[in-house]
Amino acid sequence: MISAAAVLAALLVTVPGYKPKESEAQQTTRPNVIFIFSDDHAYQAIGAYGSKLAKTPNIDRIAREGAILHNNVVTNSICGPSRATLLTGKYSHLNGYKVNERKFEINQPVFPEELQKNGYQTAWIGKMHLGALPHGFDYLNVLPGQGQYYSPDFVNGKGDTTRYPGYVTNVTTKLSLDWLNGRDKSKPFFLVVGHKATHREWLPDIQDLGAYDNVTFPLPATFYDEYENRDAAKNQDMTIDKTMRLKEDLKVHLDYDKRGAYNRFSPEEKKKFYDYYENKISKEFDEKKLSGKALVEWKFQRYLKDYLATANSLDRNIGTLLDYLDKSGLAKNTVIIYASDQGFYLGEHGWFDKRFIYEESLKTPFVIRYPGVIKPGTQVNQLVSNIDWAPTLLNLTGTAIPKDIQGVSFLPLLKGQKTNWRQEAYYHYYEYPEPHRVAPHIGLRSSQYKIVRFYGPKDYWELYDLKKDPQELRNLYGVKGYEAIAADLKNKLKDQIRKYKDDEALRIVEGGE
Ligand code: SGN
Ligand code: CA
Repeated sequence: MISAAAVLAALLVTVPGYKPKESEAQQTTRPNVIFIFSDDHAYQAIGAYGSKLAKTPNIDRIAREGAILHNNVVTNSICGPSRATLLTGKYSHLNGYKVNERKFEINQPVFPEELQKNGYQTAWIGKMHLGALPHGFDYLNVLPGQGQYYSPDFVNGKGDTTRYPGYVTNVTTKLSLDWLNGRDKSKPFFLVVGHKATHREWLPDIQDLGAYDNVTFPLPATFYDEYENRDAAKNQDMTIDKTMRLKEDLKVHLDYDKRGAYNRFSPEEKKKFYDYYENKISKEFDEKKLSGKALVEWKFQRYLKDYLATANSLDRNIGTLLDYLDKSGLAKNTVIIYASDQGFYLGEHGWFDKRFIYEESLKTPFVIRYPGVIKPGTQVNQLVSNIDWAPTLLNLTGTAIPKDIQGVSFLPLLKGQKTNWRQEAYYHYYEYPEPHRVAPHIGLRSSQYKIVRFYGPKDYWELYDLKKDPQELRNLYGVKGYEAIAADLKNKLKDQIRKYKDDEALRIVEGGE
């Protein structure tokens, strides 16, 4: 029987700023939460999101038994900034983490601290990529920086480094299971399982080498995009054709003695790797003597084969965690989430990497299972943002949501309830020029349109009608007949900028109109 007090407490905790007294909090049901957070895993590479070729049975299972978000956008499509937004529920300009490879400002509020106050044990294991160890975690064991695929080092909360033999995705899962087994079982827990996969340079686990060799991937319709009327897209340095490296990325005639990723194999791992990439793939490459379109299409095929083979281990390890939850009896009262830090291009527009506001990098996968609360097969189409992740996690654990968090809990959407939801999502990307020469930009996505203002090295507007042109090839800004739509979207963009307090963006958008 749920008491009336518990129902009242559960209702009250959704009120921003409301803080339950410990006695009330105790009375609410407090599920455990496991947040599996991967790196650069594109929704186009997931069965549940429609991929016919990628094998992701375990991610698909979470979606089937819970909810799938079809329009989960990020605020700034890059690793560190996305992770800083997860922890703070705020845009980059407020949490200070605008570009990659900087240090997270640890003296700012992060939502796991709220969980701790509400009696949760908290842990982050695996890839974190914040340049500093944030507060709010009882246990940390994370990869330094980008981490390594083989024989990865892990740094614990005290700063001690340990090197583990084997493949990073398996090691991360093993360390997570060890933590789960050893945790204080009298408390609910929040655990982030951070995966390095599927980050560049896409090194698969030994058992997955060649997993997709019998598949020929169709070229995306936009593969040979020439970026007409899109100067920023023309200016980038992230094409499979010119930027992707045969050696380091596609492993053709690798230098196995070079320090870094490729000198960390055990002798057996090295032999298997060498047999596959040197004796098979590099040999095939030499024999084919490719050039022009044949060469770029060969690179595309090899890219997708390595990328999806790397994701095989990610999905299998998610399966290991799901099995553990089933066997330990934890499944019933544990929320399990799978998400990536941003989307990724799998050959669309001829690209790999992310950064641009265009769909494949803007939208990130997010699936969630919460037995008894989220109905199996729930589809969420509203524009959810990664600023909403922190408040949602607080909400579903019965923890008060601090007032300064910019996102909103989407628990009502997960429950299929009618609610007044955002109509537009605001975006701001900063990093330039390294490493992929994507000009900074500010933008707004609505259900039908997208407006973008590039600034810095490129200074102009773009406008897309996503209904008529879902591939975003026709820039309609300045095109006759679209003046009113552009003006309306600009106003909405300014409203959002004011709402989210991005003063720098307001100056840029108001200048040079
Ligand atoms: C590295 C990669 C880039 C990638 C960034 C950011 N180069 O610099 O291709 O865009 O990380 O990625 S690599 O040769 O070192 O792989 S992110 O996931 O951290 O945002
Ligand atoms: Ca990333």
